[in-house]
Amino acid sequence: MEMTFRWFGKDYDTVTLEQIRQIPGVKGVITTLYDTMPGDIWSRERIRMMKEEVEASGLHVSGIESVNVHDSIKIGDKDRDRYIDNYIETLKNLGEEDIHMVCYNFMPVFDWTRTELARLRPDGSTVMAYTKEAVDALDPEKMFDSIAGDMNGSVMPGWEPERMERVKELFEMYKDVDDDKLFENLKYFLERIMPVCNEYDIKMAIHPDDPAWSVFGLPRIIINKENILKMMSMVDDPHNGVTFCSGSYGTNINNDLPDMIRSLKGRIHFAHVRNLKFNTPTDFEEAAHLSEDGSFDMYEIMKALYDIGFDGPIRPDHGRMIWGEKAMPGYGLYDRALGATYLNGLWEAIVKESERCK
Ligand SMILES: [Mn+2]
Repeated sequence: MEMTFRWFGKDYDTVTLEQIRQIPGVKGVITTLYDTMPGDIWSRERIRMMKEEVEASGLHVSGIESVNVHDSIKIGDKDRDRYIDNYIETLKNLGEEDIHMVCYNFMPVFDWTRTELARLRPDGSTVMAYTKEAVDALDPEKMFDSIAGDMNGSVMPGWEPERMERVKELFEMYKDVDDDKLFENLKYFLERIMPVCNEYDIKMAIHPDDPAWSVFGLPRIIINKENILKMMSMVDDPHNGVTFCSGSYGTNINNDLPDMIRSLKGRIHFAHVRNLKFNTPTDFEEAAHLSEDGSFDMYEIMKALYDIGFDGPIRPDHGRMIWGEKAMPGYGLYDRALGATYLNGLWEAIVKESERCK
């Protein structure tokens, strides 16, 4: 595996490339062109400039998170082929610039959902949290308002103001899309992009839906082992793979994370590894990465990744806000750096122990 760190670009991130470079063991960043809209073609020039900026700081681009998929493609409306053509062009340009891993998601309307962006924990840190009852009682438009007030001045991926303005319209557009239809539209998209992925060896890594169940009556499909294996066999090409995100699949306590990892051997192209602490089965908060701070056994997750021969980029995921830092919720420097170091420590121990036992 290669330890990496997500970076939103210098105009959007409070964390600098110089800071990332000083985190032990981190040599790659996962980045994006944050000012592009879903459906835009990413030009080779912009991609090259992004790469050069990262490389000038002594790091390299390990992959893209994300190239977002236009709603027309998810809905399967009359404009989808045009937007898929644009997507293919972007993939080709990334391939020409020697970038070979692309994370994306297929979630309708909301990229991810939390009910609190700064829940106070007993140690004074704050974390993002989710209470199912609060979402069930809430109007989706109000969700946008409550999230918008608490972003520390940042624009969060999936919660861009342009989308908030269109939320009613988006719900209307998805009204005839159920789980089966969404699966079909995903299959159509993947079948069209696989040739360019094969030509340029681009590994597509779908991010799971977060939380891993339906919110506001919208369809959600990338939520459990059964569905993800269905997706893998539906387009049975090694370039059709997944981002294994422990914090997203883990929102459903019935998902056995190490077992899911083992079932996806050869198809995990990117990993987000973080911990959650469940207070009840429907109320969770994002914990420190350390096993004892949350509900997951992080050793077992890393061991499963090791056992399947995972060799892609991995990154710490949402961190707590600690030490007075002001940053995009989940994306401060300090707690994610602690997370990277902890995951590297687990990995070193697993590798050495395994070699000793040979
Ligand atoms: Mn994730």
